[in-house]
Formats: sequence, C-alpha cells, structure tokens
Amino acid sequence: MNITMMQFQKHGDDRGALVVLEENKNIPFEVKRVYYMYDTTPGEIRGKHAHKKLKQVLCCPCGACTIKLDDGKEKAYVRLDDPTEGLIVEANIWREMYDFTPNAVLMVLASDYYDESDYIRNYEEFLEHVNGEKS
Ligand code: T46
Repeated sequence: MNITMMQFQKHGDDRGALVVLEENKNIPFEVKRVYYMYDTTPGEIRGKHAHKKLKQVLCCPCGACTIKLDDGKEKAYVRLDDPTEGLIVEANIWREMYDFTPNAVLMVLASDYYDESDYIRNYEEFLEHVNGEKS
C-alpha cells in the first residue's frame, strides 16, 4: 500500500530547532482540530479503528511510536521517531498505534472536528466497508 511520509523543514540554529506546520501549505488540508496523546500505558495499543472521511497527519514531536496501517488488503508499519517527519493517514485506513516510548507525544492534525459517527471501530465492518465483503 502507498505510504505518504512528509518531511518538515527544520529551522535549526544554536538555540535549538523549530518546525512549522501550516494548513494548506505543508499540511495538505484545512486543519480543524489538533490533539495529542502522551503518558501512554506501556504495552498499550491505541486506535483500532478507521475513519470514513477524516484525513490526518500524525507526527511524534517527542519520543517514538509505531503506526500500523491497513487498507483492508495490505498492511504497512511506520515508526514515527523524528519530529521533522509526518505520516498522512487518509480515510478508510485501519490504524493502530503501539510501542510508545515512555516520553512519546503523538500529535495529530485532523481535517475535521471530532465526530464519533465517522469512526468504524469494528474490523469486520471496516473490511465490509472497504472491500464490500466479510473476512
Ligand atoms: C485516530 C487516532 C490516531 C474526544 O473527545 N475528542 C477528540 O478529538 C478525540 C481524538 C478523542 N476524544 C475522546 C474520545 C475518547 O473518549 O478521547 C477519548 C480517547 O479517544 P480514542 O479512544 O478514539 O483515542 P485513540 O488514541 O484510540 O484514537 C485517536 C483518534 O480518536 C483517532 O481519530 O485516528 O487517535
């Protein structure tokens, strides 16, 4: 499956580093919501759902975690461990986030407001939604 990674420009000088994220510029959609997760319980797997319409960019500005992506046919795995990298997660992709380092902050820029009706939280339903079949 196609994975779209983004490389953000690092504005580094002797004071440190700074990364800028701007909607419709280096973030390829209007950003309606930003959220982040931290203090993740060791061994925990988050996510386990897909979105019907939502697009997101995931970035780990601190620490690292692994993202599993599944389009219903293929699976891919991305380790987010660089504050200058982002991962685009389109709609209709099952995602799981795990192997968080203790200091990990996973930040997400989302194309829309929180809407529980946009979630598919059942894997069989997801397969039916994307493939029109049950596994
Ligand atoms: C996603 C992955 C990467 C809200 O009230 N508003 C929000 O905007 C969000 C994101 C969550 N919540 C509430 C709903 C739950 O009671 O926060 C609680 C935890 O949410 P959830 O279990 O959906 O968290 P994750 O880490 O499994 O998934 C989240 C996003 O929900 C999801 O859109 O793609 O991160």
